[in-house]
Amino acid sequence: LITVLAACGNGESDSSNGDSSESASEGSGDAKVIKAGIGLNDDHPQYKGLLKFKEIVEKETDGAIKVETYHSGQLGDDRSMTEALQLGTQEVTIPSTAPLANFVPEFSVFDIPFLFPNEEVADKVLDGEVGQELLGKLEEQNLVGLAYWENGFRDLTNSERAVASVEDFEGLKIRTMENDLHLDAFKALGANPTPMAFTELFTAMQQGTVDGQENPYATIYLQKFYEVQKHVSNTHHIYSPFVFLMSKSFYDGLSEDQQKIVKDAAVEAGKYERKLNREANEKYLEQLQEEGMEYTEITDEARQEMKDAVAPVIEEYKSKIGEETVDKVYKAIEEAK
Ligand code: KDG
Repeated sequence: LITVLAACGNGESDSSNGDSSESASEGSGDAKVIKAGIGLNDDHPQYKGLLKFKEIVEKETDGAIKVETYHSGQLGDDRSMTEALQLGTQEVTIPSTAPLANFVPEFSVFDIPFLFPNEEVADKVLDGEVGQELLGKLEEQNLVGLAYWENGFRDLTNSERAVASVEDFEGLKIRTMENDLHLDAFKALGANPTPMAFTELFTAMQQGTVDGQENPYATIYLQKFYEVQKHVSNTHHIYSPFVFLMSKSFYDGLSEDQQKIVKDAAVEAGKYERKLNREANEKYLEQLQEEGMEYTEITDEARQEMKDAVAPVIEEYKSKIGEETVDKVYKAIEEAK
């Protein structure tokens, strides 16, 4: 059995895995343990950022808090890990805001297609007043939002055809994140969308259950989606933030000093993650083409047609998200530009 488990490879984490003898020898036998899980793999900047968080927290708390890291959905998908945080059976996860909208509907404001013009504006809005206000809403859900990290601008891939315009979406079976606004936006573009957890996506593309998906280049490359996808277009239709989430019951059990350490570490590691992620998104489009994917550039005119196609969906969702939140975000974007 041991051989079988070892052969599964991916089942390991880079953690100290609660090595209690180590903590005992440091005189902190009752070290608090943060189990942190993400859906992306250990090559992704998100995981590198998580390792940075671990390094800072363990150093700053002198080992009184240990961080165990799990990647590739080893602990579950965005939704199930968020639920585990609510129950207090897991301490940290870093989901995209899209599935988080199932817990706090206002987060869907970031699912409005073509909302942010660039990463710099996104940073200002997310790290500014309205972004922080939204993190505050997580408390009612027994969650603490410590910082925004970056997933990035999402681009479309598929195995059927080059997508250059709205017409090309017709009938494409596209996997979306589990979020109603995403689903309705892809329907408005003429696609045939299916919501699905990220952990099931690769197999779904491999088996042809879906024709395509949308994610930033970093994910498309590092998760090897090019092995099962032929076409990529720079649709850049949505900017996905990540939220660094902590279980509220765990956070409340920390001393004030420790709360400050984990909060600052999440922010600091997030800056590092954003930097790595931007570098990754910049370089991987070329490498995707080297791996054999065909790239289609979306013209300004075609992108405008896409914006027009989803405009009624945005109108419909304004009240569902909450007019006040939507207005505040639009205003913050204008100010940040
Ligand atoms: O670790 C984060 C992932 O689980 C997920 O949020 C990635 O963008 C993503 C997707 O498409 O589900």
